[in-house]
Amino acid sequence: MRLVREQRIQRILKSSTLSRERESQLWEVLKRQATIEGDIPMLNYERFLGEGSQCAKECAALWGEDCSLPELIFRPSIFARLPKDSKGRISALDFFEFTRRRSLLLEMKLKLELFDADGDGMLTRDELERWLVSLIPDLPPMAPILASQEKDMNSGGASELTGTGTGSDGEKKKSHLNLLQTAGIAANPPLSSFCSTWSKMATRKFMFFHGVRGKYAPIKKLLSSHVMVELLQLREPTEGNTGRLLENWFSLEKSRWLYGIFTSLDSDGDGFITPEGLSQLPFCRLTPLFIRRFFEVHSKKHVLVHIDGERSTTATSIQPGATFEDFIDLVISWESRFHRLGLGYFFKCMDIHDRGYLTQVEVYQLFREVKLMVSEAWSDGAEYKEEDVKDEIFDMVQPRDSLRMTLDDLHKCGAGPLVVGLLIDMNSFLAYDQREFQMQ
Ligand SMILES: [Ca+2]
Ligand SMILES: [Ca+2]
Repeated sequence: MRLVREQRIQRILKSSTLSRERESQLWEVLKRQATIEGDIPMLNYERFLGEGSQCAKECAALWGEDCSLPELIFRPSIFARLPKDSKGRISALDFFEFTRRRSLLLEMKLKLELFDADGDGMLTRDELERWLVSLIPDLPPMAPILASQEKDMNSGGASELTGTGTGSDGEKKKSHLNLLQTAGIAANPPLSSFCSTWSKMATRKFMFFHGVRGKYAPIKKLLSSHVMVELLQLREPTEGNTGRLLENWFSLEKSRWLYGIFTSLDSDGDGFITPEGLSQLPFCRLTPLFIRRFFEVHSKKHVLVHIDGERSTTATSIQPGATFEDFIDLVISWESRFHRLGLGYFFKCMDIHDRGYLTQVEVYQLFREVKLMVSEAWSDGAEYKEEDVKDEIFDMVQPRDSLRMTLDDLHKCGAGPLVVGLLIDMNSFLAYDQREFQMQ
Protein backbone atom coordinates (compact mmCIF):
# COMPACT_ATOMS: atom_id res chain seq x y z
CA MET A 1 0.00 0.00 0.00
CA ARG A 2 2.78 2.37 1.05
CA LEU A 3 4.78 1.40 -2.03
CA VAL A 4 1.83 2.18 -4.31
CA ARG A 5 1.41 5.56 -2.64
CA GLU A 6 5.13 6.32 -3.01
CA GLN A 7 5.11 5.32 -6.67
CA ARG A 8 2.10 7.57 -7.29
CA ILE A 9 3.83 10.55 -5.61
CA GLN A 10 7.07 9.87 -7.53
CA ARG A 11 5.11 9.83 -10.79
CA ILE A 12 3.37 13.15 -10.05
CA LEU A 13 6.67 14.62 -8.88
CA LYS A 14 8.32 13.70 -12.15
CA SER A 15 5.61 15.34 -14.24
CA SER A 16 5.37 18.39 -11.95
CA THR A 17 8.97 19.45 -11.44
CA LEU A 18 9.81 22.58 -13.40
CA SER A 19 13.26 21.68 -14.71
CA ARG A 20 15.59 24.34 -16.13
CA GLU A 21 14.64 23.18 -19.62
CA ARG A 22 10.91 23.45 -18.89
CA GLU A 23 11.49 26.85 -17.31
CA SER A 24 13.03 28.25 -20.48
CA GLN A 25 10.29 26.66 -22.63
CA LEU A 26 7.63 28.25 -20.40
CA TRP A 27 9.28 31.65 -20.73
CA GLU A 28 9.38 31.28 -24.53
CA VAL A 29 5.63 30.47 -24.66
CA LEU A 30 4.78 33.44 -22.45
CA LYS A 31 6.91 35.81 -24.53
CA ARG A 32 5.31 34.56 -27.74
CA GLN A 33 1.81 35.12 -26.37
CA ALA A 34 2.64 38.54 -24.94
CA THR A 35 2.53 42.03 -26.43
CA ILE A 36 5.89 43.76 -26.15
CA GLU A 37 5.57 47.17 -24.51
CA GLY A 38 8.95 48.87 -24.67
CA ASP A 39 11.13 45.88 -23.74
CA ILE A 40 8.55 44.37 -21.41
CA PRO A 41 6.31 41.47 -22.48
CA MET A 42 2.75 42.05 -21.19
CA LEU A 43 -0.24 39.70 -21.19
CA ASN A 44 -3.85 40.85 -21.44
CA TYR A 45 -6.69 38.69 -20.14
CA GLU A 46 -7.70 37.52 -23.62
CA ARG A 47 -4.21 36.21 -24.29
CA PHE A 48 -3.92 34.79 -20.76
CA LEU A 49 -7.15 32.83 -20.53
CA GLY A 50 -9.65 34.20 -23.08
CA GLU A 51 -11.53 32.06 -25.56
CA GLY A 52 -9.25 30.88 -28.33
CA SER A 53 -6.12 31.66 -26.29
CA GLN A 54 -3.34 29.12 -26.77
CA CYS A 55 -1.31 30.36 -23.82
CA ALA A 56 -2.81 28.08 -21.13
CA LYS A 57 -2.87 25.06 -23.49
CA GLU A 58 0.73 25.49 -24.64
CA CYS A 59 1.96 26.01 -21.09
CA ALA A 60 -0.05 23.04 -19.75
CA ALA A 61 1.57 20.81 -22.39
CA LEU A 62 4.95 21.44 -20.73
CA TRP A 63 3.85 19.46 -17.68
CA GLY A 64 2.66 15.87 -17.58
CA GLU A 65 -0.97 14.77 -17.34
CA ASP A 66 -0.63 14.00 -13.62
CA CYS A 67 0.29 17.55 -12.78
CA SER A 68 -2.43 19.85 -11.43
CA LEU A 69 -0.29 22.97 -11.57
CA PRO A 70 -1.63 24.45 -14.88
CA GLU A 71 -5.20 24.25 -13.54
CA LEU A 72 -4.11 26.08 -10.42
CA ILE A 73 -2.27 28.94 -12.11
CA PHE A 74 -4.39 29.63 -15.21
CA ARG A 75 -7.33 31.08 -13.29
CA PRO A 76 -9.13 34.43 -13.40
CA SER A 77 -8.35 34.90 -9.69
CA ILE A 78 -4.59 34.61 -10.35
CA PHE A 79 -4.82 37.19 -13.18
CA ALA A 80 -6.79 39.47 -10.83
CA ARG A 81 -4.17 39.10 -8.09
CA LEU A 82 -1.13 40.17 -10.15
CA PRO A 83 -0.25 43.90 -10.64
CA LYS A 84 -1.64 45.53 -13.83
CA ASP A 85 -0.50 48.33 -16.11
CA SER A 86 -2.82 51.16 -17.27
CA LYS A 87 -4.27 48.89 -19.97
CA GLY A 88 -5.17 46.15 -17.44
CA ARG A 89 -2.35 43.81 -18.50
CA ILE A 90 -0.04 41.75 -16.32
CA SER A 91 3.70 41.45 -16.78
CA ALA A 92 4.67 38.09 -18.32
CA LEU A 93 7.74 38.10 -16.08
CA ASP A 94 5.61 38.52 -12.93
CA PHE A 95 3.47 35.58 -14.01
CA PHE A 96 6.57 33.53 -14.84
CA GLU A 97 8.05 34.17 -11.36
CA PHE A 98 4.71 33.39 -9.75
CA THR A 99 4.59 30.08 -11.65
CA ARG A 100 8.13 29.21 -10.56
CA ARG A 101 7.24 29.79 -6.90
CA ARG A 102 4.02 27.76 -7.12
CA SER A 103 5.83 24.99 -8.93
CA LEU A 104 8.56 24.92 -6.29
CA LEU A 105 5.97 24.71 -3.50
CA LEU A 106 4.20 21.85 -5.26
CA GLU A 107 7.54 20.06 -5.65
CA MET A 108 8.27 20.60 -1.92
CA LYS A 109 4.80 19.35 -0.95
CA LEU A 110 5.28 16.14 -2.93
CA LYS A 111 8.79 15.62 -1.57
CA LEU A 112 7.54 16.09 2.00
CA GLU A 113 4.72 13.62 1.35
CA LEU A 114 7.28 11.07 0.18
CA PHE A 115 8.79 11.07 3.68
CA ASP A 116 5.42 10.91 5.48
CA ALA A 117 5.50 7.13 6.01
CA ASP A 118 1.99 6.78 7.48
CA GLY A 119 0.45 9.41 5.18
CA ASP A 120 -1.21 11.38 8.02
CA GLY A 121 0.07 14.76 6.80
CA MET A 122 2.64 15.02 9.64
CA LEU A 123 6.38 14.39 9.69
CA THR A 124 8.36 13.14 12.68
CA ARG A 125 11.76 14.61 13.54
CA ASP A 126 13.54 11.71 11.85
CA GLU A 127 11.43 12.09 8.70
CA LEU A 128 12.13 15.82 8.61
CA GLU A 129 15.85 15.17 8.95
CA ARG A 130 15.80 12.67 6.09
CA TRP A 131 13.79 15.07 3.91
CA LEU A 132 16.34 17.83 4.57
CA VAL A 133 19.27 15.57 3.70
CA SER A 134 17.51 14.61 0.44
CA LEU A 135 17.35 18.33 -0.51
CA ILE A 136 21.10 18.91 -0.26
CA PRO A 137 21.85 18.16 -3.96
CA ASP A 138 19.35 20.94 -4.91
CA LEU A 139 21.01 23.55 -2.70
CA PRO A 140 24.08 24.99 -4.51
CA PRO A 141 25.72 26.48 -1.37
CA MET A 142 25.76 22.97 0.15
CA ALA A 143 27.91 21.62 -2.71
CA PRO A 144 31.08 21.42 -0.52
CA ILE A 145 29.39 18.68 1.57
CA LEU A 146 28.69 16.56 -1.50
CA ALA A 147 32.19 17.13 -2.88
CA SER A 148 33.70 16.10 0.45
CA GLN A 149 31.54 12.97 0.67
CA GLU A 150 32.57 12.01 -2.84
CA LYS A 151 36.25 12.53 -1.96
CA ASP A 152 35.84 10.30 1.11
CA MET A 153 34.17 7.59 -0.94
CA ASN A 154 36.98 7.66 -3.46
CA SER A 155 39.60 7.45 -0.72
CA GLY A 156 37.81 4.51 0.93
CA GLY A 157 36.24 6.06 4.02
CA ALA A 158 36.23 9.08 6.29
CA SER A 159 39.64 10.63 5.76
CA GLU A 160 39.69 13.05 8.65
CA LEU A 161 38.32 12.61 12.12
CA THR A 162 39.54 15.62 13.95
CA GLY A 163 39.44 14.92 17.64
CA THR A 164 41.52 11.77 17.43
CA GLY A 165 45.16 12.00 18.39
CA THR A 166 47.84 10.56 20.58
CA GLY A 167 48.60 10.83 24.28
CA SER A 168 46.28 12.11 26.96
CA ASP A 169 44.92 14.93 24.79
CA GLY A 170 44.01 12.40 22.16
CA GLU A 171 42.27 10.22 24.76
CA LYS A 172 40.34 13.21 26.12
CA LYS A 173 39.21 14.18 22.65
CA LYS A 174 38.22 10.61 21.88
CA SER A 175 36.02 10.51 24.96
CA HIS A 176 34.54 13.87 23.93
CA LEU A 177 33.79 12.36 20.53
CA ASN A 178 32.06 9.39 22.15
CA LEU A 179 29.94 11.58 24.42
CA LEU A 180 28.83 13.79 21.58
CA GLN A 181 28.12 10.83 19.35
CA THR A 182 25.93 9.41 22.13
CA ALA A 183 24.06 12.72 22.06
CA GLY A 184 23.75 12.38 18.28
CA ILE A 185 26.31 15.05 17.46
CA ALA A 186 29.55 14.55 15.58
CA ALA A 187 32.42 16.39 17.29
CA ASN A 188 34.38 18.76 15.04
CA PRO A 189 33.08 16.64 12.20
CA PRO A 190 34.70 16.55 8.80
CA LEU A 191 32.66 18.27 6.13
CA SER A 192 31.52 14.94 4.69
CA SER A 193 29.83 13.92 7.95
CA PHE A 194 28.65 17.39 8.96
CA CYS A 195 25.49 16.55 7.04
CA SER A 196 23.92 14.92 10.10
CA THR A 197 24.63 17.92 12.37
CA TRP A 198 23.33 20.26 9.68
CA SER A 199 20.06 18.35 9.28
CA LYS A 200 19.55 18.27 13.07
CA MET A 201 20.01 22.05 13.28
CA ALA A 202 17.76 22.61 10.28
CA THR A 203 15.05 20.32 11.73
CA ARG A 204 15.27 22.14 15.05
CA LYS A 205 14.23 25.41 13.41
CA PHE A 206 11.20 23.88 11.71
CA MET A 207 10.21 22.13 14.95
CA PHE A 208 10.68 25.30 17.01
CA PHE A 209 8.01 27.09 15.00
CA HIS A 210 5.75 24.24 13.89
CA GLY A 211 6.38 21.26 16.15
CA VAL A 212 3.33 19.65 17.71
CA ARG A 213 4.32 18.55 21.25
CA GLY A 214 7.88 18.64 19.94
CA LYS A 215 7.28 15.40 18.02
CA TYR A 216 5.55 16.09 14.71
CA ALA A 217 5.28 18.91 12.20
CA PRO A 218 2.23 19.25 9.89
CA ILE A 219 3.21 19.39 6.20
CA LYS A 220 0.69 22.20 5.56
CA LYS A 221 2.32 24.40 8.19
CA LEU A 222 5.81 23.63 6.85
CA LEU A 223 4.84 24.69 3.34
CA SER A 224 3.46 28.07 4.36
CA SER A 225 6.24 28.76 6.86
CA HIS A 226 8.67 31.67 6.81
CA VAL A 227 11.27 29.02 7.70
CA MET A 228 10.57 27.27 4.36
CA VAL A 229 11.10 30.60 2.54
CA GLU A 230 14.49 30.91 4.22
CA LEU A 231 15.44 27.35 3.26
CA LEU A 232 14.37 27.80 -0.36
CA GLN A 233 16.51 30.94 -0.65
CA LEU A 234 19.45 28.52 -0.82
CA ARG A 235 18.18 27.30 -4.20
CA GLU A 236 18.92 30.70 -5.68
CA PRO A 237 22.47 31.48 -6.86
CA THR A 238 24.39 33.43 -4.19
CA GLU A 239 27.46 34.29 -6.30
CA GLY A 240 29.81 33.69 -3.40
CA ASN A 241 28.09 36.21 -1.17
CA THR A 242 29.26 34.82 2.19
CA GLY A 243 27.69 37.68 4.14
CA ARG A 244 24.26 36.75 2.83
CA LEU A 245 24.89 33.07 3.52
CA LEU A 246 25.86 33.79 7.11
CA GLU A 247 22.41 35.30 7.61
CA ASN A 248 20.68 32.16 6.37
CA TRP A 249 20.02 29.58 9.07
CA PHE A 250 20.38 26.71 6.62
CA SER A 251 23.66 27.70 5.00
CA LEU A 252 26.76 25.66 5.64
CA GLU A 253 28.56 28.81 6.75
CA LYS A 254 25.98 29.56 9.41
CA SER A 255 25.66 26.04 10.78
CA ARG A 256 29.41 25.49 10.98
CA TRP A 257 29.85 28.91 12.62
CA LEU A 258 27.26 28.07 15.29
CA TYR A 259 28.64 24.60 15.80
CA GLY A 260 32.10 26.15 16.27
CA ILE A 261 30.71 28.52 18.92
CA PHE A 262 29.14 25.61 20.81
CA THR A 263 32.32 23.55 20.83
CA SER A 264 34.40 26.53 21.96
CA LEU A 265 31.97 27.31 24.82
CA ASP A 266 31.97 23.66 25.81
CA SER A 267 35.60 23.97 26.87
CA ASP A 268 35.80 20.59 28.66
CA GLY A 269 34.18 18.85 25.71
CA ASP A 270 31.49 16.95 27.61
CA GLY A 271 28.69 18.10 25.27
CA PHE A 272 27.22 20.63 27.73
CA ILE A 273 27.63 24.37 28.26
CA THR A 274 27.72 25.62 31.85
CA PRO A 275 26.43 29.05 32.99
CA GLU A 276 29.99 30.38 32.75
CA GLY A 277 30.24 29.15 29.15
CA LEU A 278 26.95 30.80 28.25
CA SER A 279 28.21 34.12 29.60
CA GLN A 280 30.89 34.04 26.88
CA LEU A 281 28.53 34.02 23.87
CA PRO A 282 30.14 36.09 21.11
CA PHE A 283 26.96 37.77 19.83
CA CYS A 284 25.44 38.96 23.11
CA ARG A 285 26.43 39.46 26.75
CA LEU A 286 23.64 37.91 28.77
CA THR A 287 23.08 38.96 32.37
CA PRO A 288 23.64 36.44 35.19
CA LEU A 289 19.95 36.72 36.11
CA PHE A 290 18.87 35.78 32.59
CA ILE A 291 21.37 32.91 32.48
CA ARG A 292 20.03 31.55 35.78
CA ARG A 293 16.47 31.75 34.41
CA PHE A 294 17.51 30.14 31.11
CA PHE A 295 18.67 27.06 33.01
CA GLU A 296 15.56 27.06 35.21
CA VAL A 297 13.09 27.41 32.35
CA HIS A 298 14.63 25.92 29.20
CA SER A 299 17.43 23.60 30.26
CA LYS A 300 17.04 21.59 33.42
CA LYS A 301 19.93 19.17 33.00
CA HIS A 302 22.93 19.12 35.34
CA VAL A 303 26.50 18.02 34.79
CA LEU A 304 29.54 17.24 36.87
CA VAL A 305 32.19 19.90 36.29
CA HIS A 306 35.88 19.55 37.12
CA ILE A 307 37.50 22.65 38.52
CA ASP A 308 41.28 22.94 38.63
CA GLY A 309 42.28 24.20 42.09
CA GLU A 310 45.23 26.38 42.98
CA ARG A 311 47.41 23.40 43.90
CA SER A 312 46.56 21.51 40.73
CA THR A 313 44.16 19.35 42.70
CA THR A 314 40.88 18.68 40.98
CA ALA A 315 37.60 19.53 42.63
CA THR A 316 34.18 18.82 41.19
CA SER A 317 30.83 20.53 41.34
CA ILE A 318 27.36 19.96 39.99
CA GLN A 319 26.31 22.71 37.60
CA PRO A 320 23.47 23.27 35.15
CA GLY A 321 24.38 22.12 31.65
CA ALA A 322 22.83 23.12 28.33
CA THR A 323 22.94 20.66 25.43
CA PHE A 324 23.60 21.53 21.79
CA GLU A 325 19.81 21.48 21.19
CA ASP A 326 19.23 23.90 24.11
CA PHE A 327 21.90 26.18 22.67
CA ILE A 328 20.34 26.02 19.20
CA ASP A 329 16.89 26.88 20.57
CA LEU A 330 18.38 29.89 22.34
CA VAL A 331 19.99 31.11 19.11
CA ILE A 332 16.81 30.52 17.07
CA SER A 333 14.81 32.50 19.64
CA TRP A 334 17.38 35.29 19.78
CA GLU A 335 17.21 35.68 16.01
CA SER A 336 13.39 35.43 16.02
CA ARG A 337 12.54 37.96 18.71
CA PHE A 338 10.19 39.61 16.19
CA HIS A 339 8.09 36.41 16.24
CA ARG A 340 5.68 35.66 19.06
CA LEU A 341 7.33 32.30 19.77
CA GLY A 342 10.82 33.82 19.91
CA LEU A 343 9.58 36.59 22.16
CA GLY A 344 7.72 34.07 24.34
CA TYR A 345 10.94 32.11 24.86
CA PHE A 346 12.56 35.16 26.50
CA PHE A 347 9.41 36.34 28.24
CA LYS A 348 9.29 33.07 30.18
CA CYS A 349 12.78 33.78 31.49
CA MET A 350 12.06 37.42 32.29
CA ASP A 351 8.87 36.44 34.12
CA ILE A 352 10.93 35.73 37.25
CA HIS A 353 7.99 34.61 39.38
CA ASP A 354 6.27 32.62 36.60
CA ARG A 355 3.08 34.68 36.86
CA GLY A 356 2.50 35.43 33.18
CA TYR A 357 3.28 39.14 33.51
CA LEU A 358 6.10 41.52 34.47
CA THR A 359 5.52 44.22 37.04
CA GLN A 360 7.59 47.39 37.34
CA VAL A 361 9.60 45.66 40.07
CA GLU A 362 10.69 42.87 37.74
CA VAL A 363 11.61 45.26 34.93
CA TYR A 364 13.64 47.21 37.52
CA GLN A 365 15.36 44.01 38.70
CA LEU A 366 16.15 42.86 35.19
CA PHE A 367 17.66 46.16 34.16
CA ARG A 368 19.68 46.45 37.38
CA GLU A 369 21.65 43.38 36.24
CA VAL A 370 22.44 45.05 32.92
CA LYS A 371 23.54 48.17 34.76
CA LEU A 372 25.82 46.12 37.03
CA MET A 373 27.48 44.56 33.98
CA VAL A 374 28.01 47.99 32.41
CA SER A 375 29.53 49.23 35.69
CA GLU A 376 31.91 46.29 35.85
CA ALA A 377 32.93 46.67 32.23
CA TRP A 378 33.10 50.45 31.87
CA SER A 379 32.86 51.80 35.45
CA ASP A 380 30.31 54.42 34.35
CA GLY A 381 27.14 52.35 34.82
CA ALA A 382 26.07 54.56 37.72
CA GLU A 383 24.85 57.20 35.29
CA TYR A 384 21.99 54.95 34.24
CA LYS A 385 18.97 55.11 36.52
CA GLU A 386 16.89 51.96 36.83
CA GLU A 387 13.77 54.09 37.41
CA ASP A 388 14.26 56.00 34.13
CA VAL A 389 14.89 52.91 32.03
CA LYS A 390 11.93 51.12 33.62
CA ASP A 391 9.64 54.11 32.82
CA GLU A 392 11.00 54.29 29.25
CA ILE A 393 10.26 50.61 28.71
CA PHE A 394 6.71 50.89 30.06
CA ASP A 395 6.22 53.92 27.78
CA MET A 396 7.38 51.88 24.77
CA VAL A 397 5.17 48.91 25.54
CA GLN A 398 2.06 50.75 26.75
CA PRO A 399 0.62 47.63 28.42
CA ARG A 400 -3.15 47.33 28.69
CA ASP A 401 -2.80 47.18 32.45
CA SER A 402 -0.34 49.98 33.18
CA LEU A 403 1.19 47.99 36.08
CA ARG A 404 1.56 44.62 34.36
CA MET A 405 3.27 43.84 31.08
CA THR A 406 2.21 40.60 29.37
CA LEU A 407 3.64 38.71 26.40
CA ASP A 408 0.68 39.97 24.38
CA ASP A 409 1.56 43.58 25.20
CA LEU A 410 5.17 42.99 24.31
CA HIS A 411 4.30 41.37 21.00
CA LYS A 412 1.69 43.93 19.94
CA CYS A 413 3.72 47.04 20.76
CA GLY A 414 6.33 46.22 18.10
CA ALA A 415 9.20 47.03 20.47
CA GLY A 416 9.42 43.49 21.90
CA PRO A 417 12.85 42.62 20.42
CA LEU A 418 14.30 45.90 21.71
CA VAL A 419 12.80 45.47 25.19
CA VAL A 420 14.15 41.93 25.47
CA GLY A 421 17.59 43.16 24.43
CA LEU A 422 17.55 46.05 26.92
CA LEU A 423 16.62 43.78 29.82
CA ILE A 424 18.88 40.77 29.31
CA ASP A 425 21.83 41.74 27.10
CA MET A 426 24.48 44.36 27.89
CA ASN A 427 25.47 44.74 24.22
CA SER A 428 21.90 45.56 23.15
CA PHE A 429 21.59 48.15 25.90
CA LEU A 430 24.91 49.81 24.99
CA ALA A 431 23.98 49.86 21.28
CA TYR A 432 20.63 51.49 22.11
CA ASP A 433 22.24 53.98 24.47
CA GLN A 434 24.88 54.86 21.88
CA ARG A 435 22.21 55.36 19.23
CA GLU A 436 20.40 57.87 21.44
CA PHE A 437 23.70 59.63 22.07
CA GLN A 438 24.45 59.88 18.33
CA MET A 439 21.00 61.30 17.64
CA GLN A 440 21.50 64.14 20.14
CA1 LIG B 1 3.24 10.95 9.35
CA1 LIG C 1 31.06 21.40 29.04
